[in-house]
Amino acid sequence: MRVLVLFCLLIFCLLMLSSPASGEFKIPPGSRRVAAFTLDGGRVFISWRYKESDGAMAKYEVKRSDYKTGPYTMAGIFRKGEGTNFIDSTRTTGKTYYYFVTTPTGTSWIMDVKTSETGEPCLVIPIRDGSPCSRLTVGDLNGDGIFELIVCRTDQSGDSGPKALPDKPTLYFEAYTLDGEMLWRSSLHTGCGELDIPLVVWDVDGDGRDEVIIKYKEDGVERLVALNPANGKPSSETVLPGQLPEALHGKSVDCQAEDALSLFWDGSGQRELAAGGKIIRRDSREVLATYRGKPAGIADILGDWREELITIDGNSIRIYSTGIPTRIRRPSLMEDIRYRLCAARAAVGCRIHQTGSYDQ
Ligand SMILES: [Ca+2]
Ligand SMILES: [Ca+2]
Ligand SMILES: [Ca+2]
Repeated sequence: MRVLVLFCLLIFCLLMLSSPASGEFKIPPGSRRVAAFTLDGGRVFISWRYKESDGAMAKYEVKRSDYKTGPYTMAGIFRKGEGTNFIDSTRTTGKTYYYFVTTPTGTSWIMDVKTSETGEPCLVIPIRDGSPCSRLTVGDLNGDGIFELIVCRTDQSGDSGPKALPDKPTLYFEAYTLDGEMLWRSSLHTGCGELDIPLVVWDVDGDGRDEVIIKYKEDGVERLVALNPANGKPSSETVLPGQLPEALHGKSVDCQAEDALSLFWDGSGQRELAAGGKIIRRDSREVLATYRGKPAGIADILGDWREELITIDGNSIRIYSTGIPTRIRRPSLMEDIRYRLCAARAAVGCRIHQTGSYDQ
C-alpha cells in the first residue's frame, strides 16, 4: 500500500508536466506483434495477442511458407475456446520458415524463424558497450503498440559526455527496439546513482507515446525532467515544490525482493516462480525453463498473456518467453490499466512482480 501511495504522489508530479489540454492517461493500443521462436528439435513456437476488442468469438488463422512472398498454406485455425499460440512440430531443422497470422480485423503479420536443434524462446538484444546497467523498463515510445526498452546505466568516471562534471557521475538513458536497434541516448549529470533515481515511462500528455520521466536531485533541488520519446532530449523540466517523501528517492521504497519474483509462464493460469536461473512450477518445483543474467523486469510485452522475463547479461538484454502452448485465451496483460500501473511502478525504484486483474 505504501508503494501505491508513493507512486500516486509521483504520478501527481508527472501531471504537473502535462499540458492542461490533455489531463488524462491513455493506454497504448497494445501490440499485435507476433512472437515466433525456435524450440529444441526444430519445433517452432508462435504466439500473438488477443485484444479484448476482437470479441469472444474471435478466430485467428496461421499460415506458413518457405518463402516470404508465399504461397502460404494453412497451419492452424484457432477459434473460441482455443488459445492464441501453437507449436509447429513438423518442420525441418536448419530451414527458415515464414508465418503469417491473420486476426478478425484483417490485420496480419509475418514472422520468420530459422529452426534449430537447440533453440530456446529468447530474444537477445545487444546494448552499447560501456558501463554495466542494472535497471531497465519498457514503454511504447512511438505509439505503434510495440514496446521498446529503456535502459539506465551509470558512468562513475565523471569524464564522459560533453557536460561532464568531475564529481558527478553521468547517467545514461538509452532506448532500444525489440529488434535491437538503438533509438537514442540521453545523459544526465547528477550526484545520484542510477538506483537512486526513480524513472517512470508513461503517456503523460495523452498523445499515445510514452514519455520517460526522471526525478533527480541537483544542488539540493528536486527536479522532474521529461524526455521526448522520439529522441530522448529533455522536453520539459519542473522544480518540485518542497521536500518530497524520502521514499520517492527510489531506494527506500518497500518492495518484494528480487527472489520473490513470480510470473505467468506455463499456461495454467497460475503464477510460477523465477529464481536462481530457473523458472519453476510453484506446486511441484518442476523446472520449466532456465535463464541467464540478472532479472530486471517481468511484463507481458510479447505474444499472448504469458509474461516475459527480462534479464541483463553483461552487455546484452535477454527477453525470455514461454515456449509452452495453452488453450487459455486472455487479452494482453498490458491492456489492463492495473497491470500497466504496476509495470510503471516497478521502475520507480524496485523490481516487483506485476499484479493485474487475473491476480486474486
Ligand atoms: Ca513502439
Ligand atoms: Ca506522450
Ligand atoms: Ca507474453
